[in-house]
Amino acid sequence: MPVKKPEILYTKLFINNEFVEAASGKTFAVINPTTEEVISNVSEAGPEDVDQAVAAARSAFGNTAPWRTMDASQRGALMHKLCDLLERDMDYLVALDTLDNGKPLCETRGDVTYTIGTLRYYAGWCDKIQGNTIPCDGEFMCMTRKEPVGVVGQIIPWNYPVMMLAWKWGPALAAGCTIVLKPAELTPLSALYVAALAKEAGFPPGVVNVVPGYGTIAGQAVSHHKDIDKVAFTGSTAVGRHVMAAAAGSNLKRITMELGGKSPIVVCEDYDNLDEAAEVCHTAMFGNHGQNCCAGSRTFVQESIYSEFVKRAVKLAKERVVGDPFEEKTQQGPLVSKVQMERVLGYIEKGKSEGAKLECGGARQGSQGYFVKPTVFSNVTDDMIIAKEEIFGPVQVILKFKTLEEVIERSNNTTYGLASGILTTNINKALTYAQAIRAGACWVNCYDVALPQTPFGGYKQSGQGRELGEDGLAEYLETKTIVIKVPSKL
Ligand code: TXE
Repeated sequence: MPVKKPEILYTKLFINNEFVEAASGKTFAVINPTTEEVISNVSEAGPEDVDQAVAAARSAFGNTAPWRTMDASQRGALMHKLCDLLERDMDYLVALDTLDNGKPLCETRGDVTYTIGTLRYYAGWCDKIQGNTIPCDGEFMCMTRKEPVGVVGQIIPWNYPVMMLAWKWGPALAAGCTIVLKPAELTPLSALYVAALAKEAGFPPGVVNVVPGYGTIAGQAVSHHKDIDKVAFTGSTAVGRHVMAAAAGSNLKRITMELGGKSPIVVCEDYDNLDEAAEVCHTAMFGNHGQNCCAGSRTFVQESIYSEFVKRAVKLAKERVVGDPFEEKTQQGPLVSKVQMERVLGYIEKGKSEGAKLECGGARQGSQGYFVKPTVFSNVTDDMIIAKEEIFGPVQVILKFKTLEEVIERSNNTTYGLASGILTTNINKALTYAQAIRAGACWVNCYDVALPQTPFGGYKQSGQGRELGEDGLAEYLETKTIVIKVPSKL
């Protein structure tokens, strides 16, 4: 049963397995985007607190520390224990992210399920991280060890609060790293709760630390920190640039980054079910209110089926149930913040003024809460801002194309390269597109199927490195080469 008003249990920084006030004593308000009221005030981490968290993580990474000396299988057991606790408290966590982010229960249930799936997937990796023996030249034996990269800083966004934590913690913990996580200032509550569960599960002090705070203060303290070995960031491309520069300018820490996107989803005229195609594209765009880095935010439809497709897309958008995210029937709650709502409304105005045809929506819904009506634009051309920039809201942009060659070129004509999709019953078209697209994922006859086992990340300015799957684990490992002189070659 959903918990309607989850009690807020943790509002302080989590450092070395304790909840502590910020050194400055400062707090910041966390706002409920549905009511615009303050949910609670949370301790605001500053550089001094980040230093303390890093020191705790460094100490937990010490050669004789329990985390480093425990069997790898035991690390996996701890991760499974954490998952058991997440399962126990699932309804509470679902409610917490719904309260904090505004996403409806159907979305948060998916997020928490995915969170557990991701952590269990990586729990299974712990005792299967193996090096090689290498037949090298000369009278030497060579072996490699895969070792944890060390203390990792993780900066996550607000669009999937608990799920982004799992994408970051899963591979880091499996690899044996220790963590300083900075959740988004808009949605810090679930990360603090999961930190408490990690303590209950039995993770040694300092292995996970959570420092809520602002990007320009706590986030920068992480990215510039000289004793952090790697930073993993998910957020905007603009901030990604700062994080990369900070990594370069401080201690050349390793980086992985998952940034913005403007992903194409292509509907070919041969696809045999237009209703289904419209639904796939609708969910690809409107899922999570469009606040999704891999949202199918450029819908390319072949000329001969364009007008029929638009009719269906508009019908689906109009039918979308917008309202209280705690209502079971709700499909779309408020956007996460006033700033985000205004940003999205600004893009809608640009679409109108640039001459795209507004088919439905196009405005705020109501006057309390950050609700934006599901919006569809047709007759969009590639040069329009709404076809080029990431809107990150419930706005579908439908473009027309004639040939596969043309749509490949137009799909690739972007600085982003996170994801893509194509709907066609023709295997040759599907494979031609999948091979030609410059993006980290291509979904054929489906969209946004990002699973714990499948690598996820961007080409071009959509990111660096990969998350999830074995590739995601590799980002948290160093390879050590050990060469041993042998008496003779055999
Ligand atoms: O992101 P920010 P915002 C995109 C999306 C959205 C836009 C702005 O287009 O409209 O970004 O969202 C931390 N050093 N995405 O402003 O600022 C910040 O505290 C270190 C795509 O919310 O990038 C938060 O924890 N950290 C995206 C995190 O970065 C800094 C998800 C993300 O916030 C920092 C979110 C700094 N200087 C937004 N400044 C995706 N790829 O899924 C901020 N942060």
